[in-house]
Amino acid sequence: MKKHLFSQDPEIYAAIECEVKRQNFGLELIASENFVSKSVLQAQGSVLTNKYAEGLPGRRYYGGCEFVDDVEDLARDRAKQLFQCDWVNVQPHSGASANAAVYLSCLKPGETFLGLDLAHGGHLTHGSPVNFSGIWFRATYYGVEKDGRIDMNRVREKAKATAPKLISIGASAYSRDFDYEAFRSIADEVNALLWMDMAHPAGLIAAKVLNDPLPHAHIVTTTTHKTLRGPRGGMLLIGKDFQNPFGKTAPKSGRVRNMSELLDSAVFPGMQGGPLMHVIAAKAVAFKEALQPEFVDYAKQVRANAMVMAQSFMSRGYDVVSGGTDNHLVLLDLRSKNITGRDAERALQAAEITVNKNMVPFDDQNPFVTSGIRLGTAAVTTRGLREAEIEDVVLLIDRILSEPNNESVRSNVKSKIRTLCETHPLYDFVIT
Ligand code: DSN
Repeated sequence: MKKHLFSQDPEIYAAIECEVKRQNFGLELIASENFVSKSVLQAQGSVLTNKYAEGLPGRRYYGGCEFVDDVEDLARDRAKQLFQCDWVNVQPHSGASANAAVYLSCLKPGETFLGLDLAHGGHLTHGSPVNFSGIWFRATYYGVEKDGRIDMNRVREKAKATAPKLISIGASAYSRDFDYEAFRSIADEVNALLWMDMAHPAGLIAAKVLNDPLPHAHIVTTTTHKTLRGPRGGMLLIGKDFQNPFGKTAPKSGRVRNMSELLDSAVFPGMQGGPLMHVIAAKAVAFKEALQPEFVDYAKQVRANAMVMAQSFMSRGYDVVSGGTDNHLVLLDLRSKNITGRDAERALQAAEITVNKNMVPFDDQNPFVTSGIRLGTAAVTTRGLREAEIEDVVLLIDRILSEPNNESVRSNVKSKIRTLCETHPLYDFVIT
């Protein structure tokens, strides 16, 4: 029991140590990643992992839940305060699980919903044909226009033509803010429920740096690990609770259940078994951090850094999809630079800069090759980079992409990235 991981399982310890080094000394520009605090890591690494707690606080199927009840109550209260909403469920293991609970509550197999096309920046769980959401339901899509932006008139036309029961907003590669009011008016026109998956911008929404979907969307889902800077996980939220429109009733009383009750039971027992109480504790810690005034400063800096990044790329002749960004994300269309997303990702990785290849709207390459790369500023902002350093980073990326096979350029850039990371230290431990 007393043994340290280092001596008990040296292989796993070594892999963790290598990953700590990779995170410490490489530049993390994957838009969906971030670096959590030591407190978040400690909560997630705690003995709470041992506890089964199916059910909700005060209504569990197991004994011994008094302390994990406190943890989950704190997580829920803090999330409600952070997003100023009536109801949350902090149990989804991931954003995909949270989204699955929405489908389970709102649609029957074969029913129609409308979401942003994956090829135009949408998410796998918003109706991709290879995901359960596209396999079990009739997925229809809206897209972006040639300018890289969503046109609400086109969304309205699509909604009228397809008569969806559910409309989703949210994306994994869309750098513009959403007009939630316009989406809601379309949803009301076609009698659909409106669902926002705010996984990417959740931290910026919490900090009020972006428009708030909660007053407009019937249901909101998120991950907790991207701009929100918590542990990997998911969450469901409702701004103002309401009676479910499907007339689903409570078994004994016959009372029409609220939407929150449908979603609670869709998570458990509908989708999941025992919640991960150690992750819920880590979520609670992250929510407390996000409630501090410093988090607002952080979110503003994430956005300012992304804007400078987009501008710097454009001034170097790069094609930034939509001509800029409103959030933490920059999508580069590399077709005019004669390099594919795959080759760009590989060349940058060799210089310790981590990005992901990404489809761009109207792409002519397949998803394994792609014409673009997606970059984000959430992680580098956590480690303290500001506008001036972001401009330096863009210069270094440009040097690599201009000469992807030049070894001397690569080693020069790599050493500059190492210096930049050393002057913005991250983790000073291997395990907490
Ligand atoms: N795969 C995540 C992303 O990178 O955006 C979304 O789930």
